[in-house]
Amino acid sequence: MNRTMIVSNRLPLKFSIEKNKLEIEKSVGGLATGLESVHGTDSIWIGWTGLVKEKLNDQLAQEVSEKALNENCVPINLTQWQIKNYYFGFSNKTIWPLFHYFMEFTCFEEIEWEVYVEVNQIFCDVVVSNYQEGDTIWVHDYHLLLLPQMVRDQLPEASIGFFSHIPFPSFEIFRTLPWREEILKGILGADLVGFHTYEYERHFLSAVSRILRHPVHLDKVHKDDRIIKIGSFPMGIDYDKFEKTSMAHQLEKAEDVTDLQYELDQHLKTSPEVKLILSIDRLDYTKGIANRIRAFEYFLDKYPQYQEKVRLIMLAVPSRSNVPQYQALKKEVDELVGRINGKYSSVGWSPIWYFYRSMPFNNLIDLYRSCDIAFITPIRDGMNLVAKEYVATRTDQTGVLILSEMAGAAQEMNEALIINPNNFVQIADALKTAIEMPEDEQKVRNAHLQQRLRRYNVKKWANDFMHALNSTKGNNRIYLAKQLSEDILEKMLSEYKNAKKRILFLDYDGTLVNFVDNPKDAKPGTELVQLITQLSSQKNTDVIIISGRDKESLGNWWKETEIDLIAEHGVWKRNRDGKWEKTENVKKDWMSSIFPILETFVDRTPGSFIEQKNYSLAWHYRKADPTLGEIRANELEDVLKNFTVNDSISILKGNHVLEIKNSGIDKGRASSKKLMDQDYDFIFSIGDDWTDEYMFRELPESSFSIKVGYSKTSAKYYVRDTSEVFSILKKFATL
Ligand code: ADQ
Repeated sequence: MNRTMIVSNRLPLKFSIEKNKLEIEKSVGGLATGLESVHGTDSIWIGWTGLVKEKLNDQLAQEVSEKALNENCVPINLTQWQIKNYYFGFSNKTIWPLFHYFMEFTCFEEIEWEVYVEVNQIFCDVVVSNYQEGDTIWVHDYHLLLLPQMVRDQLPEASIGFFSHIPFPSFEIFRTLPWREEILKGILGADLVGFHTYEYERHFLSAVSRILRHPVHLDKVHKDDRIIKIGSFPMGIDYDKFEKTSMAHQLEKAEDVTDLQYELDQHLKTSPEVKLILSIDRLDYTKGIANRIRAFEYFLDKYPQYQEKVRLIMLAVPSRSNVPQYQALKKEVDELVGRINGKYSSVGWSPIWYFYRSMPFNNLIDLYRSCDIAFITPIRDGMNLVAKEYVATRTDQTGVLILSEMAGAAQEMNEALIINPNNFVQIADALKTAIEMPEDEQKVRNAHLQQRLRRYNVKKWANDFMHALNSTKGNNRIYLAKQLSEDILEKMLSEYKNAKKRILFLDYDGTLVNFVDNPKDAKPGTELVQLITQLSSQKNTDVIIISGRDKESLGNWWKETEIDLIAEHGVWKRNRDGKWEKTENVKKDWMSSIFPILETFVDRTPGSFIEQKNYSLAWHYRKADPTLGEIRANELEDVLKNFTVNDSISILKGNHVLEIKNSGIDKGRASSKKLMDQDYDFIFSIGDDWTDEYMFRELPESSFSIKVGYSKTSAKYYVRDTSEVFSILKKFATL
């Protein structure tokens, strides 16, 4: 049976040990509820228990496993050291601040990184040992960024999704991370990568393209032979649960209400004119709590008529209190609340009620229901579910939401009063607008918001993600020629051995040697020269290096080797005797008018340069910014089209290069001409580039054509890289 395997830092269960007795309770968090629809009897959830390994004896550990299994969960127990470095360290002192643009709080500690890798590997081992063929694996959040690729390495065919609950920062921020390549590669092990908003998706794609230099096509990344889909899936809430609980509270008899609701009702009775403003968050610097208090102070100063007419109820839930910045924030908030209450309080009124604790779900609903305004002003927030929960509980459709534009939720909640959390003037005015907003307007705004939240709830979010992940199955491989399998290789070697006359067409850059930044540095190594010499000294074997390169470079590098060379796509030919011969009647008068155009593109595209050959010009942009490079290449192609209409020149778009050359001259024509010299019964061609496609198409059906790398091709087979090319040629050489 196909199951779903959910993997997150924490299990949706709360474990505690009281007097050597294990207590277990189900979590009611958004993620746990959202995944209820995918976490059924035929699925498992893998995560940390929240317990420290040192506190577990064998019997307790066994009990943890059994109790977790009853809930379809597989527990991971971590040591104190691992939690310190992986959770409080790398996850919460590196990734969390960096991804929320808090550079000043970001630590780069080698040891924390090492333990992060170690713990991701522990998760991987548990995933792999529980995996059954056909399972779908869904990995969550920033604690497990390396896990998708770790699992992919061991289970290449598994269907893996990854969802990030936090923002993905812009490239300029992300690039500061010393382990940026590893992190991107880790995430790209997934078939589908999801974010809350398109902005985060865009930043991720930009980092992939700039740092890993993988081709990005709209929302897809091409990595080797795989296609990875990137998408945005804004997480919703369990709307029904909030709406129903809120309605139930409304119908409660006075004697049944919670103590908190009783206090709130008393307050509303005695001071009906006082508007209640609510803020709820984990105590986290990203949530903008200190700034919010200062903005509230600014409001009370700017609009003193509202003193004694408003009250800010602040609920801050303790969080990550082991991390120094959180301790400092706690102190700062305590001081701010104290100072402002001291400054404005009167006998019957204090401006802020501050709670620093977690509250049961029912109290949360009481607060949402009783407060006129929700005041949610994070500096950065992946989504922010509190804003959505507030709106869902407003069953009479009154209430005003003030929301920071820096929360992912702001993208979908246009009807809220959207503010910049650093703009105190704007915040003060938004508070005034909220206080004075007529009820009719509140209802119109909330009606729209509720309609959307009801529809795009957390179950829809989870189902949409799973649906998108399922539809990547079968579509996540690049359209390819066949991989050169062992069988085909055997067949090829046997035909090679038995042939009377063989010919090998070998492209140079990207096939015999890897790409280098400067084309002039691509000289062949001794091993390669020896191999080619060995091949060409075999009886009845013609080895031809066929390249777009100029004849000088090729001629110099292969001066001592008795092989044929074809340079500049076929304009020049050098036979074994070492003499160059011009085989095409080509013009070069067009070059003087094209060269200055290319120069303007070099000026405007840092990192690009011109390579001048005898009969062609190449504009290389391998080292340019990838996005700018592509834009400029398209622009240049357009500009040059004006010239190609009347002139007999054409443009070849290669691997990060545009080459302008005489029309009708290409490797296809050059290789076909060569075949006329003799009767070959073994024809082999290999290349990595667009320009080699001419050759693959022109050579006879019986030939072996091989593409190096994963992109669309007319070749029959493909191999991964230059090292595979080398190993095939070596096999030929020993026959
Ligand atoms: P958080 O940073 O934790 O989540 P948020 O989205 O607001 O932020 O979720 C908080 C949740 O905790 C809400 O469901 C809320 O009801 C609950 N909660 C708050 N105070 C509580 C209290 N006192 N007692 C009990 N429960 C309380 C991260 C990202 C967010 C992203 C979510 C989901 O930082 O940006 O929205 O994941 O992807």
